[in-house]
Amino acid sequence: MTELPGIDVETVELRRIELPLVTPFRTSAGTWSERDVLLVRVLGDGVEGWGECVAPGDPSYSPEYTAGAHAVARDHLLPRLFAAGVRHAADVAGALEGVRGHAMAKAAIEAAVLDAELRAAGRGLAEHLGAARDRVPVGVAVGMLPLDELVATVARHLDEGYARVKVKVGPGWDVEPCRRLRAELGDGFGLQVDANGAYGLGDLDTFRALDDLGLLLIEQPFPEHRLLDHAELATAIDTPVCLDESIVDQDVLDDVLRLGAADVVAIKPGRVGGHLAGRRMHDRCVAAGVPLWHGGMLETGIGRAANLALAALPGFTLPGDISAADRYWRQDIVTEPAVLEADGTIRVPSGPGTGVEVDLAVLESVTTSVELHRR
Ligand code: NPG
Repeated sequence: MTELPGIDVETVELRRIELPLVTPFRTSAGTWSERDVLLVRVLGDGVEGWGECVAPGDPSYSPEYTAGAHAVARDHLLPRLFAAGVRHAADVAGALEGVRGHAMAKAAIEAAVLDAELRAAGRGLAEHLGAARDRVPVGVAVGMLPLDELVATVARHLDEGYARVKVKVGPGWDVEPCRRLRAELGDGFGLQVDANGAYGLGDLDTFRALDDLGLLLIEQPFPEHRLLDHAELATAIDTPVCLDESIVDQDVLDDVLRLGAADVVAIKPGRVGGHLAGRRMHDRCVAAGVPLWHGGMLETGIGRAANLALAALPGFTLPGDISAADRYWRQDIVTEPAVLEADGTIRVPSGPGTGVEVDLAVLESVTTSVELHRR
């Protein structure tokens, strides 16, 4: 990554929007019917940049949630950003490190500064991060649904051209839905499951039964702090074990790699504090020979564009949870929402910054609050 000239951060807007999902999304951690999203807009030197905070509306999935992220950004993060006189996205994490945790709120601020800084320099995010391609293979995540509806939904997504499907599982809802999918739709498609930490080592029989179904991987079988249990599971079953929620920063990633607690790693920039940290962790996994894929948190077009840029790095060899906008939204808030190509890929936006433009008319129509903070 080359150095950028930087920008004078004059104003930061914190904006909340409420966007209804096309269909409710049910996981073992909760059900979402709409996204209450915090957006960060940085203005300075005649340009603006946008960042999206991925924190969900309630704290059932992660300790961070939208209203909490909003409060910490307003009361603790922005005052530190202004006091430090930050001009570069690369300096945001350091300026905010006096606040513990709150990776998702910090990541959104960094993303907005990075977008603005890149736009000021006329440079694209994908190229800046070291992207190796201009399209990325993508998958789709399907929430828990009644069996017939699950099979029909997965069949529809395969017809649409998605490169793989991920289904949510939890105790009592695991082997049967996967067997049914294989029985009705065959074993010619990539299928992976996501447990969102709902199991324990006592559930080995369930994982052994899943071993027969040719899954690409099982994501986050145990709670996030159970690294040793994941290492034990990884040696006990054939299905690759993937860690997602556990991978919160570089130190934990190092421990995971040393312990052999994951065969595959999922990166979500929001969870690890930003796309710049995500890029460093990508490099670390590549050096360790561990494959990656890019997670998703039901992002709007703003967050999705930035995710596509990171997912274009060479270590992201498995399809990511970065589906087309119409999988989530009736109307996205960017002028050119992500579309699925016939070959199961999505084009990485080119152009300065994230490469997408916010549709201000749509944005206004879904905005629930706006605050301006000046240096
Ligand atoms: O396509 O963006 C997507 C959704 C992928 O399943 C997905 N995300 O547990 O990883 C997850 C889950 C999630 C969504 C988590 C929203 C938190 C919020």
